[in-house]
Amino acid sequence: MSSLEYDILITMSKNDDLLAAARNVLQKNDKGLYTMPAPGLYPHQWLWDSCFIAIGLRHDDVERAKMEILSLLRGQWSNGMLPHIIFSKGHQYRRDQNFWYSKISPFAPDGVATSGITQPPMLAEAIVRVGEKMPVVERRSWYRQVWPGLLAYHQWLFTERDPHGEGLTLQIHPWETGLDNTPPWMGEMHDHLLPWWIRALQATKTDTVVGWFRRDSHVEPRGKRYSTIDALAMFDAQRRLKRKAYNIQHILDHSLFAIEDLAFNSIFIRANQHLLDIAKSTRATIPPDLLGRIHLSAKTFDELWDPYTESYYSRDFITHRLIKEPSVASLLPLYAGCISKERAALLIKSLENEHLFGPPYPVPSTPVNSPWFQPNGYWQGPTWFNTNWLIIDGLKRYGYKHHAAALVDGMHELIEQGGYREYFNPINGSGHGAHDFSWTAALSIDLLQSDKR
Ligand code: 2M8
Repeated sequence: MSSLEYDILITMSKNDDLLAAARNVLQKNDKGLYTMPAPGLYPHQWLWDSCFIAIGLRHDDVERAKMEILSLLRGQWSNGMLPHIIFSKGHQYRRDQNFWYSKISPFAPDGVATSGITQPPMLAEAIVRVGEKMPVVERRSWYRQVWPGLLAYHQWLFTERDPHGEGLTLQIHPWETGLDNTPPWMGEMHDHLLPWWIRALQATKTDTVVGWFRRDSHVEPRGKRYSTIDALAMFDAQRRLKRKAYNIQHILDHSLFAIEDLAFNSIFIRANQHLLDIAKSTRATIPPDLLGRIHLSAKTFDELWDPYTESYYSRDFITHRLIKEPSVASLLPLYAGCISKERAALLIKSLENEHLFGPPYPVPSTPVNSPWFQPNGYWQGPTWFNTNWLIIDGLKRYGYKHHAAALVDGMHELIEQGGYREYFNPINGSGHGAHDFSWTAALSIDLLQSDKR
């Protein structure tokens, strides 16, 4: 056997081991109808987690992948919103359910307890990826089955979250971005939005005492995920939404957060493309006003570009001020797919730069030269599999196959060394956060299986 053949064999058996371990994680986290993100810390169903999980599950069990998506739709509100969490049933989860108390809204479904906000709209992508695994006729009936829910969700995003019909959707809580403590949102929060009582805790340093009671402290040392001040501020913002019964008009009257988030809108642009493709393949009609909105959103997206720093940013919904704080979202316009090749090339330069998004391991959640950067700091530095998966997909569509392959290799290295952790240190590759994290496992399966083609 030549040394090349030997290398290939070793890689194949390594990949088989990684695949077996990833499948094992998904089986362990399988709660029947859906897969929880991780044991202990995340026992419920999360919206974008389940979408990424379905993308992995489709390789081994299409029916189970379909179920992962259909179980998201059981939580859909009658106004079309897909909530970011659907709570597990059971007495032990009462506290979590009551924290949101979705019943307070007339739109919440009966018999299913959910949160009152949404998460990045990955549903259309998951539907299409699962559909890819079916013969055409079956795929069309799958599309028809999920169409009403998908269409209602996009319509809700366009109406409720773009109330002025400007083309971008707004988000009302950092959790809606999925990138919880990402610098652009935390910067806004610290500069303008901290309530007086949290500022008082901060000034008197009593936040340390409050921190002792944090539930996430068994996963990482206290304050390593996010600071107690940030956690309190997020809970406070959530309580304000609940007080307004999740009614968007009331929320926007005195909104704390109203940001047109770059990551969310990049994903939405791509999701709308999938919506159009699904409609085409099933000959479904898209209401003309929605079609107009879809075209407008790709145009308005351009307003998020800042020619001086040559980067895209989130912006304030009211003032339209760009929030010029870079994060991994800066690269997600590649995934959106609506930007010019010239702009894509500029973004890719930052991916090649070791001081920005090109440290030794794949793309960090905050550029390395940012004052916010902490290599183990939750969404303020670590490498996450889902955002890397989105970037890889964008790179491939813009023709940067080698860049995409390098990221895939780096991600394989991370799981070989650290297992299926929630996130990884982009400088030394160490694994952090929850163990047996479902989307890390699912997206590894997807990358390992797609490699074979
Ligand atoms: C994290 O978010 C939740 C709140 O939704 C949390 O901090 O408890 C984020 O990483 C989010 O993107 C993810 O969907 C969720 C579950 O994995 O955890």
